[in-house]
Amino acid sequence: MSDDIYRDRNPGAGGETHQIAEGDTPVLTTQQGVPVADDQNTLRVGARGPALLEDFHFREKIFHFDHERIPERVVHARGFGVHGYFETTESLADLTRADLFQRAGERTPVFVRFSTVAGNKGSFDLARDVRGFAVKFYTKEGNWDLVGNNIPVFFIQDAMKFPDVVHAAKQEPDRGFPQAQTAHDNFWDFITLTPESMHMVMWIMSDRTIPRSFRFMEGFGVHTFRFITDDGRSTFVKFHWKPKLGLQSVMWNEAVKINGADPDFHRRDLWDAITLGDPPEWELGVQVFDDAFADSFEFDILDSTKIIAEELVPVRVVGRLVLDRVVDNFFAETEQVAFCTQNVVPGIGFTNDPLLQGRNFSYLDTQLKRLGSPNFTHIPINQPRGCPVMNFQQDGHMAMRNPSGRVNYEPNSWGGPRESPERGYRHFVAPEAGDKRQIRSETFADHYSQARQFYVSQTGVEQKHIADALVFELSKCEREDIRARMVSHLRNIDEGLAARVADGLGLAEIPTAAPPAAPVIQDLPASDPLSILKRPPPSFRGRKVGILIADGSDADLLEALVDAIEAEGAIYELIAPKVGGARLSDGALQPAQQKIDGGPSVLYDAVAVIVSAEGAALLGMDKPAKDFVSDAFAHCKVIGHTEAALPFFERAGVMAADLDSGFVPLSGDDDAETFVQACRQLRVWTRELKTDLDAVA
Ligand code: HDE
Repeated sequence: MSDDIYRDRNPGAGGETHQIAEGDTPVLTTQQGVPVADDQNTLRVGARGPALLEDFHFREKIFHFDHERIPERVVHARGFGVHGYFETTESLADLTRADLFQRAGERTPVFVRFSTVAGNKGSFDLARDVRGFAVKFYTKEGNWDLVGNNIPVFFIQDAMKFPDVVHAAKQEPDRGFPQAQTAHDNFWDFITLTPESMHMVMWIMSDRTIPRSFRFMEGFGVHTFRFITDDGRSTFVKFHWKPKLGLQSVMWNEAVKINGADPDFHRRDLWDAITLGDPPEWELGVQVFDDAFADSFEFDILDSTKIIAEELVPVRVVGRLVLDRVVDNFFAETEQVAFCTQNVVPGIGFTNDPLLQGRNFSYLDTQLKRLGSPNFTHIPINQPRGCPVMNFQQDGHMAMRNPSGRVNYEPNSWGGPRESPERGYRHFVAPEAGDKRQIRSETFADHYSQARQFYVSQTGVEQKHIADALVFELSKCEREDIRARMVSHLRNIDEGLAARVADGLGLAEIPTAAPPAAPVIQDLPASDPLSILKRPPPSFRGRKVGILIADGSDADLLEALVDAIEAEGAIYELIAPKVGGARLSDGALQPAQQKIDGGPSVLYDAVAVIVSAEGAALLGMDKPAKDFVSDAFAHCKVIGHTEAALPFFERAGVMAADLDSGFVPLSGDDDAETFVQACRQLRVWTRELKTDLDAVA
């Protein structure tokens, strides 16, 4: 049988049913530009014979495929990047010579990559984890990378311990699991032997580590940096990103389910917000302070396990970040972007924070491993924009920027770029003296006071979630001594919390408190900005409603609901027994975005169940539909519903006695507005006390 005969008889095997270039259609080529005649079959001897080495197209194609992967990041492997701009809203010319902060109204392009820390690249978005918040500013005087997190403190004080904390958090080395979670012995073993992590532990056990999406979380530069003026004056600065939509997190039981229903929940959320035309926005705030404040502060400003409360040094808003463009290619941009803390611009400088100093080594080093060449700055996403790059560095793997001409050294008699003491980056002139030794400053010794401050700053609901998270994670530790050791630290933070966790773990007795290295300050004042719930968002804007419909759903009600949701600046998705849609009361077929099995209520901020009696009877048989309601109830969501939905709710285990203020009856147009108003509270927290054994106990 000849090749031609085979193709003709086998659609998809290169025959006429396959796309073959015609007219203006571009022709497929090899990497060398040679047009390809057959991309379906390898060159072989006879129809059933061996393949030939001579088939250069096949070999090149497979060779390239074999080398598609680059090493994933050793931490922050799972990330999602988008483009946008930073707009200076207030000139900081009095504090820094950084060009991007000189002129109010000026915009600087940025690329931002959000990430989780511990999970591998293919892990799920809603792991309980810190989120990376890394911003590359393409300024007119070079790239500035503010490589931050969504939590303002860190686990450790000295970069020397970074490999240890990361090893302990990631999969255990013998078994290669668990993936993307700290709920295992090794993590808690390390943590409980490292009291400096206690403040961070409070943050990671709070709802901050299960954010509703990247759009609803803060970002922090963590370290104290320096602003430097033209004449060499310096002030200290800490950077804060504040989301315009407010802060919001999910519940833990919800996070666990979201990871199954949509492992890409956070990236999809950001993608959708941008592509649907609602670009998220943050304010950039700075806390600026001088040596006098640093000297009077109870803690060391070089210690990354400490914050400076906003009540002590207010956050001054100086700009806004708008993320309005998704990437064209995930690999080229999100994967290949290389952040380096050492990427600073004139006017921004480092302090002696030992964590920051270690990071300055690590980031450059890791990019060489990951991107394979010192020329990673030639990759478009890493190239400075709006300013020239001119130096005599040359060659190396994959060099893309190759100067012409004879000179490649400086000084020279030919010409070319020269250093400029006036325009160039000048390091802050800091007097330094001391013995050369491996030592930690005594001023870093207090590990519990701010952990306590964080805890007492939370609402009761948030404190319960911290206790629940600790109980959950420690219950996954096999070694009881590790569980007890954690409780011994909690006793230095809050006795009530320690007792609650000990009880939740079923510990036989409360262990003695761990001896603190420095006395614990008991009365640091509560600080509202540390809480999520004390600062509710102004509206339901940017959130998403899941509307469950079935055959017979009221068409007018649906329209009123959609209008009210859109008027609030929120979005919605329709969920139905079949994705093709449901036939509404007016006879029209209304397509859905989700089949009920794929659209559980955990994917939405609030839900509306607008079913007829006929629809209610049908859904009452369906487990995913019943989960839709019982989960929305247990997750304290606002639930709009028709009268006819109530029998279905009962079949889902939500009884008449459960109908609290979060249930909004929907019958006419006005009710749609009432529903949206109710949605603004986001959660009906009082309900949690009824649906959670730990709360009841
Ligand atoms: Fe990182 N960190 N880190 N880190 N980090 C990396 O760099 C490191 C730390 C942060 O989206 C790595 O390109 C050390 C604090 C983010 O591409 C690596 C120490 C904060 C990202 C590295 C820290 C961060 C990273 C891995 C202790 C918050 C993702 C891949 C001294 C302020 C950036 C890479 C992206 C990534 C080292 C601690 C934030 C290995 C040694 C504190 C957001 O270089």
